[in-house]
Amino acid sequence: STVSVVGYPFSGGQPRPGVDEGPEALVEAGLLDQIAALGWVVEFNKAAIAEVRELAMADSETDADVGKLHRPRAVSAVNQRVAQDVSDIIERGAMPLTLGGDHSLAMGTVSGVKSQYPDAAVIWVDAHADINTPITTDSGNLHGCPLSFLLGLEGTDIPPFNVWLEPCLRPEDLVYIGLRDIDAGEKMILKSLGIKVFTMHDVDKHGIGRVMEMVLAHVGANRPIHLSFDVDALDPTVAPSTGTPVRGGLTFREGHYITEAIAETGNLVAIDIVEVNPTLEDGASVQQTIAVGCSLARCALGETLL
Ligand code: DIR
Ligand code: MN
Ligand code: MN
Ligand code: MN
Repeated sequence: STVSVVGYPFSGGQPRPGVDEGPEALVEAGLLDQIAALGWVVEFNKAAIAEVRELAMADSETDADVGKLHRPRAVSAVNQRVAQDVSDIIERGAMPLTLGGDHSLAMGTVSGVKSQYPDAAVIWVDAHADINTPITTDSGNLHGCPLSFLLGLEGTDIPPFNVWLEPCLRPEDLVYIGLRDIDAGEKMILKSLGIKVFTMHDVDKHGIGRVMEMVLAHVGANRPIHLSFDVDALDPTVAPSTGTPVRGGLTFREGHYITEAIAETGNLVAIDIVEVNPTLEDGASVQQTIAVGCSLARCALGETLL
């Protein structure tokens, strides 16, 4: 079977430059060959890198805030493209592996997956809940908001997003792992919608093995799974080069165990690896973070399973 790797060099969902260099860094580290060595046919859409840079630039002069939201036009334009790419890849029978770029890209990846698999579940691995609405957001950074748009929460039915983005996710489709930095408004949303959350406290309490049993029980058997992995879910000692590190995160093995347990289901249909920023921290930290991004992708694609 085929993995279609698409890199989106996009940083407009958050303020720190450099996360747009993530995709090329992962590819230059040998990710494509590593995946091919596992027996997958690997496609790589190299043109997407330059095209998305241009798309993100197009609005940069005139991309005034909409309410509190920063760079709404760039985020919308890039994600409209991402949604189409991901949908097309699945339609041709391949598995999309999206390399970010910041986590606002999941507006596009989840939209694309849901257009092909309306019943897909999303497993969101992150330090953060990324479910702020245009009303609740303090930062105005759209990488903290993709899930509210996908769920169609209050305040998200706004241009330019509503031209293409349909609410496509139900609260019961979503499960989180690794949360430890949740805004007050986000806590209210998570509680009122009854969304399944496994925080770091739950990982400590039950262990990652039991947590993954509960995650997969919530998802249910034979449902397509989209894994959206923000590397800041990992402890900063494991993945230091990321824009919003939060201490007390997943160990190297806990992070990889999550990908392995999902790979083992045979139901994985799409993977995002986001928020690798190769311009933050020292050279050794950058190499370590890129290497962990590659190994998470490989483990999701079966590397460590017998
Ligand atoms: C915060 C941080 N909740 C926000 N979010 C981050 O800006 O909405 N997401 N860092 O990855
Ligand atoms: Mn995130
Ligand atoms: Mn995060
Ligand atoms: Mn701001």
